[in-house]
Amino acid sequence: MASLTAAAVTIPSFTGLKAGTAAARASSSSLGTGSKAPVAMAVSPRASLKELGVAVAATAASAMLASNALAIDVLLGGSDGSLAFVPSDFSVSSGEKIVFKNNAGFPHNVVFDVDEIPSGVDASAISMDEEDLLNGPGETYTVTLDAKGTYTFYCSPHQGAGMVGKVTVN
Ligand SMILES: [Cu+2]
Repeated sequence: MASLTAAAVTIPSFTGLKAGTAAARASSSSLGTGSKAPVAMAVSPRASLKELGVAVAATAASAMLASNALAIDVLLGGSDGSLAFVPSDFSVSSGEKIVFKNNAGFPHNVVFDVDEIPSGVDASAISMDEEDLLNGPGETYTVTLDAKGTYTFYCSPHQGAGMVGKVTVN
């Protein structure tokens, strides 16, 4: 009886440990942190799980940054009928794509204010022509801003109605 009890105690704790390691391996490989995981594994199952948690959190954070770095969408005209950029005040990273998309109340356009952009930036190079308009639903205008600072822009047909926006490039 004594040996049976010992076996009953030993096996669960051993398999539990193995299961933890296997789970750590599985999650590390599925998340592509393979380069960090083997180092963590060498320490101890407990420590590796802890470090893996940090690695996974870091991976998730960098994945979010990476997806943010791809593009930000700004709607031209609110779905509630408002003549506005949605969002009208936002931040992007230098070099991030800003995609202005016709949503409602068009025609719209996107013109950067010559006097309210970082010095040295050519407003005409980043703006649509004042007379150029996005007429159809879903039409887009994409711009990438490299110089850090604050830029103000407007929609020339609706500037008087308050269709203005501000973007900060970090
Ligand atoms: Cu407009």
